[in-house]
Amino acid sequence: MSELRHPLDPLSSEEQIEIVTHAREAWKLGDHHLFAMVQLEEPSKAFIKSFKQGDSFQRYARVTIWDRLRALVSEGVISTSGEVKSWSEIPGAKAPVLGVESEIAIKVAREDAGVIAALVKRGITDVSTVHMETWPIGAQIPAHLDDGRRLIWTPMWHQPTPDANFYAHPINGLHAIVDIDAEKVVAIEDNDNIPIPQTPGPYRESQTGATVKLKELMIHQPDGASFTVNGWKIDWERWSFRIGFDQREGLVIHDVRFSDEGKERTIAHRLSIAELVIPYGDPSQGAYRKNAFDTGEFGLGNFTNSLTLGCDCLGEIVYLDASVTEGNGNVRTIKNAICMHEEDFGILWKHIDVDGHTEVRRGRRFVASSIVTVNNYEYGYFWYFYQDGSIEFEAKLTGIVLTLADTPGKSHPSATELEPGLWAPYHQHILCARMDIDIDGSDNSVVEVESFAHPIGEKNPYGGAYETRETILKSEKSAQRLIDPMKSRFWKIINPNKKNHVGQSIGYKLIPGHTTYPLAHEESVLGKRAGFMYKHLWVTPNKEQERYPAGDYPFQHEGGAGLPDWTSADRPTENTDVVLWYVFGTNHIPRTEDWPVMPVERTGFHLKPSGFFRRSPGMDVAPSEAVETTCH
Ligand SMILES: [Cu+2]
Repeated sequence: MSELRHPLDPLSSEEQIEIVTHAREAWKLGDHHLFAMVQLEEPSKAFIKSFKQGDSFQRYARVTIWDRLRALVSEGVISTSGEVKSWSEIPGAKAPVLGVESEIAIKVAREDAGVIAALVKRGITDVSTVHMETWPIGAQIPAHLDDGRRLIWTPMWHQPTPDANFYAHPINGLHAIVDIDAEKVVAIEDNDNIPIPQTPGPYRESQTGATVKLKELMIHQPDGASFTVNGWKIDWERWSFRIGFDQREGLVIHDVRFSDEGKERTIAHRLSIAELVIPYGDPSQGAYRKNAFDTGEFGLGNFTNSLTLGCDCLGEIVYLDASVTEGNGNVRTIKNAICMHEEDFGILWKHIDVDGHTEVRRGRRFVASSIVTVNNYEYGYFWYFYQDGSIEFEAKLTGIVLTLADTPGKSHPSATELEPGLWAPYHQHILCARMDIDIDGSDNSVVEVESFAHPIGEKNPYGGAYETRETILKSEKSAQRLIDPMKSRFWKIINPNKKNHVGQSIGYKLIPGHTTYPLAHEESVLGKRAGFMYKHLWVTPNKEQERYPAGDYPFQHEGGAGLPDWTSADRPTENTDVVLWYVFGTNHIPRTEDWPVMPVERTGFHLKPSGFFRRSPGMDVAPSEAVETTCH
């Protein structure tokens, strides 16, 4: 092991190749066994805490195998040298859709006589001009196919020319249902004869002209970037943390620390987005099943973009590559998967004294980001670190809205008409962050803070007084909470064992940003499958095996797994190692201006120090050089 190697480093391509080879040998895998997921089996927190750079260590992977013949998921943990730690079958579980399976499903759907005939009926004689996507069917399965088999559902669009935006031309009401393991179309849903909308949706430069130009803007750092990258460890300003990458979750942040007046203090052990689900709110045939769990049913990391300097990222950039194992065991490396850079972020603070003396500091932030493309949508995951000790997560949503066809001008209450006959169904994007926060140590509590006013009277003589009320969320059930802007509600993760200079528990506050609440009924099929959506905050005692809020295997799962299941035990969550699950997102009522490619929409949250530092860490930031003088 190289000196720089760390137990939390993502599995390299070389390691994944070793894992695949050893797994095949150890578990006697044949061609009918697909590698559904190869993830770093992260060492325990205790191991990480005692680890010193240079210590030798074994590297383990958690390998999920889909046996196509037995329709069975198995999970094993194996080292890069072939030592098997565990191997077990998970009856009833189904693996996420794999790329190789999507290819099979599209091939058989394209060759199916029933599909071809249905396309001819719509005037399409060349099946190669049809774009098909492979969507998980969810748990809304036609009764005659609901026998546990593994199914993919294929929405279709027409692409009249090779560079046309096919989302402008949905083939409405036609879907093939493919039994992936049997490699055949087992049903065709052909229940609409709405004409294919014909207005194109051009967005390529060659099609739009894209003539609006501004003068060049250069981000110039003549002395280089202010951060150092050592393997996967980043040091920037007073922050240090590690970048991680997971095939299921994509970008991960580990071991976040801040150097407070020379003393390194821990803030978080692991931060990730553990699920992303998109409930569609249109009952029409083409939309009601589109409730993909992009993390759990697809493996979000698989879809990570290779980023381009000057386009995706601007300035002094450092990129990290990531590798994923595909279903057939091939290891694919994604160049420039993670982008890291600094951004100017306006003023950090400013004050002009009565004597005219001015102090102002420009703020800068460090950004670690990656972008995925899952079918029509792009999701950017951006983690920001600020000079005032705060952290922000922002999801950037862009790409193309899903489309369906309906009669031009018709009342279609759950969709927006973008062009005559082209409709974009209402939907939500719901994300769930899994945050193993460690405020100066692992034993933490979570406190809800609300602002309130006493009635006008003795405690509130002028009517303008208000106070805050703090409630410790002592157990899992009491810790299932919703946002409440009317009460300025937020949550504070405190270390009840460490007091600050004024005797208060040190902490960080979780501040909700723009968000939404699910519209799907809780007892609906999707509501049960994504039960985690119905609370904005969940707190659980930290268990390494509790990783995904909708359970380990949401594909065709009928629901109830994950957070709703674990928390039914109502385990204590006070002064212990806790995990916060923060659910947030956006309710997307498409606009005509979201077409043909949607400008970035944002949703996220902040983690801000609250009683953690004695004073603002921003005070120590030096003034920047002004164009003509120093900035003060
Ligand atoms: Cu959307």
